[in-house]
Amino acid sequence: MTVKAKLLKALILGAPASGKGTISSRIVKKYNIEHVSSGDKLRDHIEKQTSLGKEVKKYLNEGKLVPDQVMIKFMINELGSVQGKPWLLDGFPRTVGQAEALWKVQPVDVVLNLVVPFEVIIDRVKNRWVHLPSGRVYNIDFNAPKVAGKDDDTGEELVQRPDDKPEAVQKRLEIYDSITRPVIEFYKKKGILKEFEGRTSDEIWPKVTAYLDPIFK
Ligand code: G5P
Ligand code: MG
Repeated sequence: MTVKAKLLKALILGAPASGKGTISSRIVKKYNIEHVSSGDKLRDHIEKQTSLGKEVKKYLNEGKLVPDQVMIKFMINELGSVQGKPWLLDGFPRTVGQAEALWKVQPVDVVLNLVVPFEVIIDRVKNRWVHLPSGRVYNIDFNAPKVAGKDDDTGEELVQRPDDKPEAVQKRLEIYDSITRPVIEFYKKKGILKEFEGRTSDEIWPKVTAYLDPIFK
């Protein structure tokens, strides 16, 4: 493995439910790197009812973004705990302010952007089930759990996300279009953005490995 791969700092971008979690879990398994998902971490705080969890719950449930000053401090602190390891960041940054703040402390090496049509996304979220403690994600149509309603590894309960209700999904897609799209431009200008288009994660995955294999060989 090259020195760059050993300390690779990568981002995965994409609209809500475009498959960031799904593709990330495959990347993490194949290349043995750390997955840092802002959404999973926030949901964990909400579940544990920490003070941060109480502060952010309303934003997540309504499909709105948590304010930058909260997110930047939280995620930069979280990245401190994966220092010295290669990592893949999922869900952060989502505003240009967050991208600029991250760039100052941790300039990233590669940015993967998943491009999936909105009509495909709206269809998917209806059937999404998650295991909150691990962030493992299932879909009744695509990767159903072995036992309905139970996590494959732990047998614990799966839940549906409050922000997967149709009105919250609509809000998330609107916010993505107006606020998060400019983040793509930010990384395009840095010359480190790579786009992967497809209607399914199985269609996107071979394109991702074709891109990452040379980096990790
Ligand atoms: P999150 O958690 O970052 P989103 O909205 O960006 O949430 P999400 O919903 O987690 O992204 P994803 O990870 O891109 O989606 O997609 P996924 O979970 O892998 O796949 C979606 C579903 O489709 C799953 O059921 C999966 O099994 C299925 N699937 C995947 N591929 C296929 C396929 O090929 N076919 C089919 N049929 N199904 C498939 O952020 C949540 C909230 O946290 C806050 C915000 O409130 C945000 O709304 N937040 C932040 N706020 C401010 N700044 C930040 N940086 C923030 N980060 C989080
Ligand atoms: Mg996700």
